[in-house]
Formats: sequence, structure tokens, C-alpha cells
Amino acid sequence: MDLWVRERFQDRTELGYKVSSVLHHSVSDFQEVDVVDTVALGRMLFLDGMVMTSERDEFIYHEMIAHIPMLAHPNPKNVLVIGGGDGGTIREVLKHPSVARAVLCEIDGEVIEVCKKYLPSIAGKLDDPKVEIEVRDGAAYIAEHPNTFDVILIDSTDPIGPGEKLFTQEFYTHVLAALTENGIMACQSESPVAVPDECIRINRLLKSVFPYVQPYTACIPSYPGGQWTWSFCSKGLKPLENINAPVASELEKTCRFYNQEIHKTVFVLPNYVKAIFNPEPAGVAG
Ligand code: SPD
Repeated sequence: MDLWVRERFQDRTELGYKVSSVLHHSVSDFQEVDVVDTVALGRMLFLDGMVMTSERDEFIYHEMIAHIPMLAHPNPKNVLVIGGGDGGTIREVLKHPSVARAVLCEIDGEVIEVCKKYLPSIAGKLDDPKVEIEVRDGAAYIAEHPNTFDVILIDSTDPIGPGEKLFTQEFYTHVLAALTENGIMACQSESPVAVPDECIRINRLLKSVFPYVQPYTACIPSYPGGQWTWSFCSKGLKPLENINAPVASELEKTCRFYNQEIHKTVFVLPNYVKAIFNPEPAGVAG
């Protein structure tokens, strides 16, 4: 008998994957945690029934959330990842030679342990000596660390369940305060195909807090909607005016998605995405 796993996304979409084996199921203090091996996308992590990552396409998401902001900062030494318990974003952050300290603040320690066990190609750098793991609520952690981090990456779940408070004006205000002088934040900001209403809401909140906000896109096949967005937010630094070219040249040799040509295109938005993010003619420009 065939076994299939289905993601039901915000009661709007169902996407299914043929399962070759079920590797893990548990209910943590925060959510259901599942890892299954699938025929199409390899091992996949589900939280509360929603796809968080897959072995087949995780590199696209993790390279995009990490390298676009990291390369725009002149010297990112202290980096914070909120969420991202699978370790993929930390793995990419550690490729930057300037990084001295990479803090992972993940609310659910069970996600970290399960990913170390079943998704080692993604979580394999979590034991690096530069990594500090804080198993606690990212919203509380950020409020206690003003003027601390050069780059902050919000690798959250969708804005439901434990991740909901990572999409609020209060949280973004604390993130801005936690950045150092030239600080940059990037967050995952949902799919303009699957949930355009959420993209609009997140973008308005970000613009109400950060001096500079610019969304960028790539396709993540395992996420509902396919086309995904992240938002580059800063105190003023712009992403394409400050690319660290020597670091980018070395970095792209280690990447499966990122290269310097891609970097120049990710801020080029299709018209339907522009309409979502810049509903007023005087919206934030690139
Ligand atoms: N709809 C899924 C959105 C999940 C974004 N974060 C995934 C975590 C990968 N490190």
C-alpha cells in the first residue's frame, strides 16, 4: 500500500509526497515534529504538519536567507539566527570568514535534536565552536540584547503557532534595536502566490519599523506557492551597493544556488509581486 504525506497549508492548499519511510514522530512542548523520507524530495521535516525543509531543495532557501544580507554587511562578526532549528541557515552563515559568533535562538530544542539525528547534511554544523545555541523564545531573547548583532536572520515557521509572535511590530522593533550601527536583518516573508495577504501584512509591519526594506524572491519547490520571498531590512545599507565581492567570489564556489549573477537578480520583482509589496506608488525603492 502506498503511503503519502500531505501538507495542508493554512486550510487553502494541500501538497502531497509519496513516503518511503517514516523516521520520526513526536509531540514536543510546542508542536508536532515529523521527519519522513520521500521519493521526490528526500528527507523532509514537518512542524505541525507543515513542510519546513527538504533535503532536495533546502539549499535554495538557506543560501538565500543567509548570503544576500551577509554579503551586504561590511564585516558581519556577530550573527543571530532566530528559529532555524534545522541548522541550515547557521551552516551558511559559518561560510563567511568574518563570523566570530553565530547564535541560534530556537524555541524548540526537540527540533534541533531531531534534525541533528535525521538531517545531518542540514544540521551538521550546529556543533561548530562558533555556534551558541539558546533554546528559548526568540521574541524574549531579542528584547534582552540591544545593539549586539551585525546581522539577524529570522528563519521562522509560518505566522501561526509558535512562530506567530515573530511577525509583530513589537518584535521587529526589538530586532531593530538589537542591530549594531550598520546592522542588517533578513526574514522569511512568505509566498506571494499562496498567501499574498500575509505578504502585504508583513511588508507593512516591516516598513513601519525599518528605515530600508526590500523584498527579494526565489523559488522553493517544497513550499506552497513555490515562489518565496525574504525581506532585506536595514538601518540604511542597500543590498546591491555594498556586495562584498572578494567574499562572494569564494563563497559561490561552496554554494549550489547562490552566485553573483543570481545576487543581482533576486531583487528584480515580477509585476504581481511589486503590486503586493508596493501598493502605493511611493513605496520603498531598490
Ligand atoms: N511554509 C514554510 C515556511 C518555513 C520557513 N522556514 C523554514 C525553516 C528552514 N530552515
